[in-house]
Amino acid sequence: MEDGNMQMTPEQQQATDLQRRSFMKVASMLGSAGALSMAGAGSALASMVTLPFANGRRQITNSYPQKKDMILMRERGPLLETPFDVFNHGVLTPNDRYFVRWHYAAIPTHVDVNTFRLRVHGAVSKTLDLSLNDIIRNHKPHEFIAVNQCSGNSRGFFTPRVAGGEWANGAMGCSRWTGVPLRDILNKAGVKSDALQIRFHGLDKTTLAESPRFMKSLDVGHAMDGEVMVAYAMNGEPLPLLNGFPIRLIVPGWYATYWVKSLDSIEVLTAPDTNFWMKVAYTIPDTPRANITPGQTGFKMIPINRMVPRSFITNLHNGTHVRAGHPVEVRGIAFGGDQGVAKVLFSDNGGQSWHETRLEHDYGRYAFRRWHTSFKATRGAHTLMVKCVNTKGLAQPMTPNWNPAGFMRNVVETTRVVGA
Ligand SMILES: Nc1nc2c(c(=O)[nH]1)N[C@H]1C(S)=C(S)[C@@H](COP(=O)(O)O)O[C@H]1N2
Ligand SMILES: [Mo]
Repeated sequence: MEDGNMQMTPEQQQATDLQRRSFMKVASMLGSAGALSMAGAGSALASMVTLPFANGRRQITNSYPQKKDMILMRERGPLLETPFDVFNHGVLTPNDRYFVRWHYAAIPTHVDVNTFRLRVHGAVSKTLDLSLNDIIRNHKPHEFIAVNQCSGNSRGFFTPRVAGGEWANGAMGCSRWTGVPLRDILNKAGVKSDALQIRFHGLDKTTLAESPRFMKSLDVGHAMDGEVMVAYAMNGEPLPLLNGFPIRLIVPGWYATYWVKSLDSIEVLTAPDTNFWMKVAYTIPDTPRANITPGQTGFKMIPINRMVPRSFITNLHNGTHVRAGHPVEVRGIAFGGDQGVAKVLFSDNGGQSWHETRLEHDYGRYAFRRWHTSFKATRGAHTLMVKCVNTKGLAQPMTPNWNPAGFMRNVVETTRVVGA
């Protein structure tokens, strides 16, 4: 849309204002670049938390720019987990509590918004070098709320244990994303008819020369579906540097590995991408729920893709004491994976019987959905369970899946409380 003389509808005016504000905010980040240096994460006075699995002791850190009170899993490249109680406060995860995951230590520590360019190249009619001004001001803003979840979220609970970052359940977050449909950008460049996949990478570099650069690809049809987006705002603010400032890819319904941060290259490929991060890393057994038994062989590996439903109680924890003889309020969040939430079921007797919970406002099929219910506590132990069924009819399983990379955990969660 042009800023201009023509009469604008209130909607167009709103969109233009949003673009102007977004660009001003993104541009103003330049001034604060000095404040974004990566401090060391250690601090003698740090508080500690213990996640509920072996080796679960972690520091709470405040040492990262634009972040506060995060669970520190690795200092460089940073792995910061969202403390779970954050999810009890609403559908949107605040930017300063949003989890962080980088593979390599050589991450962007500041970005010059005036010289930054996004290159669109490969099998296109015209190579583009887009400035932030081109991206934000010359396209109609597109917005939706979506969950970004690491493939290895909850890996720390895998039994037998597997190699890789031992996250509890906080390697996920839900935000309102504003940006430009990837399709609009690709159409400007003109995708050639023999294109097969679109490959993305960001400003981060490998630490060792021989390491493979972090790159991810989507099939052309998926990349052009009008939903996949190049986002420049998260909850109405510029993206935090650690979450991909100034722009990142949003692939709603798909695992976070595809949500390439600090995106600076979009490359149209005419052959399937066989780079390490597509062909070796982030692959799953091509079996139901990516589930195998330890030691099993003879299955095909495929790139990880769509998310599956999950749900969590957020206001009660293992060991919480509840009042016996009274109705106990239970609330939490659910998401359908690549679909909306159809229902969330609750059990206060370890899964023997279930009842439907009340779903709260629907923020869209890719968003967290809040739910609440209650149960009458008696004296003694109660095994609470919560199960999401998505709009495709897919339900969370009662037994955990297992695979050697620790991906796609979505078993029905259990919370043990005590009536007293
Ligand atoms: N450029 C770049 N993008 C990346 C990664 C990365 O290492 N480099 N990691 C991916 C993975 S595996 C995850 S889980 C998400 C994490 O997104 P967040 O740090 O904003 O939470 O970023 C994805 N995008
Ligand atoms: Mo990830």
